[in-house]
Amino acid sequence: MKARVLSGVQPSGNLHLGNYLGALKNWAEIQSDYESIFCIVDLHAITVYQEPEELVSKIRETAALFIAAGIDPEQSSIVVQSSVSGHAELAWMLTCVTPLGWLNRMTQFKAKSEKQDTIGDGLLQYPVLMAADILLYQAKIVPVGEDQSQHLELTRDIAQRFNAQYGETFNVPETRLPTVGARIMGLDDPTVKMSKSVTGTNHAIALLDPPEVVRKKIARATTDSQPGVDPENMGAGIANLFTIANACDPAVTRSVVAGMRYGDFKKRVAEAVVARLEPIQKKYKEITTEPGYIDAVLQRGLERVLPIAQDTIRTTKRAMGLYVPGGSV
Ligand code: AQP
Repeated sequence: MKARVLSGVQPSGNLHLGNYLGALKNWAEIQSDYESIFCIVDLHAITVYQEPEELVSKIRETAALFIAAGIDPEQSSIVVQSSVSGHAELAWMLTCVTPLGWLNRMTQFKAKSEKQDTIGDGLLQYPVLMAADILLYQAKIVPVGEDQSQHLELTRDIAQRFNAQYGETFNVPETRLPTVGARIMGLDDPTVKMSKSVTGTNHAIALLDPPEVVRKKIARATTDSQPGVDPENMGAGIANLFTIANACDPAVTRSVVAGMRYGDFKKRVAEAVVARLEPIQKKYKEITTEPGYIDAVLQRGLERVLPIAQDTIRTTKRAMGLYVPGGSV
């Protein structure tokens, strides 16, 4: 039997190159080696306010981008988190075994809460919901970008604490980071990670950005005051572009010579990104013009994963001494 893989993306804005290089590309590469479940984590997205009409369309857009980026819905299950009630149910049960101090230490909570006028409780509970996403399917491997490493550690801690209190119930998952592209930084500010929620026209390259927009954004990307590329001593902006090029097409980085002018270097980076995005955008167009296709994929994904989720909920309830309708099933 294949080991199970679980990962997700929030439909909280336009998916960007960081989401692709840090997560989706990796998922597509490993999907055939595992039983893979990829979630559109809409319950995570609502930890900060989302326009309802926009959110529902972003959920479908995100599903389409998963497939366009290489996730094969015949092989992998693509699921909307909120359509499986077990995510929220298990999150509550895990909340009850998670010490508050563990959540207060989460760096993403600190960073995101600084941007809010009022901090919703959901933002604090976010990592417990993420633990529930993973443990609900007893996933063995969780491929994520580096920003999620701390949340994965917390998931492991929660699983171990639960197992110690209530007996062996959950598999303790492993984090899988990509070798290149685990942390793509903003083009406008290479000291912060590329994020959907950061506003600014030159911050992120969206997966659906047309080629001319990609070229313009890369041409404007922050560099430093050196006259040309020095592979031995790169500033943060150039190092970020180097990582992007390497993850999109390693041949580009091999062609970079010391002293190459920034303008020439950026043109090569831009072409590597444009070439990488072109087939994704083509596939996206194809599948989004087929009526009902995305909803059918999501329905199929749901039907495949629901029995796994229901089984974990029953096991967890039994472990905790909660009532399981239907007796000892
Ligand atoms: N900049 C990044 N570099 C590499 N990987 C990244 N990921 C996100 N940003 C980068 C990875 O993409 C997956 C999905 O992320 P998410 O949507 O669940 O949430 P996030 O990490 O909070 O991503 P964003 O884009 O920054 O979203 P917002 O702004 O809405 O919070 C994860 O595997 C993540 O590691």
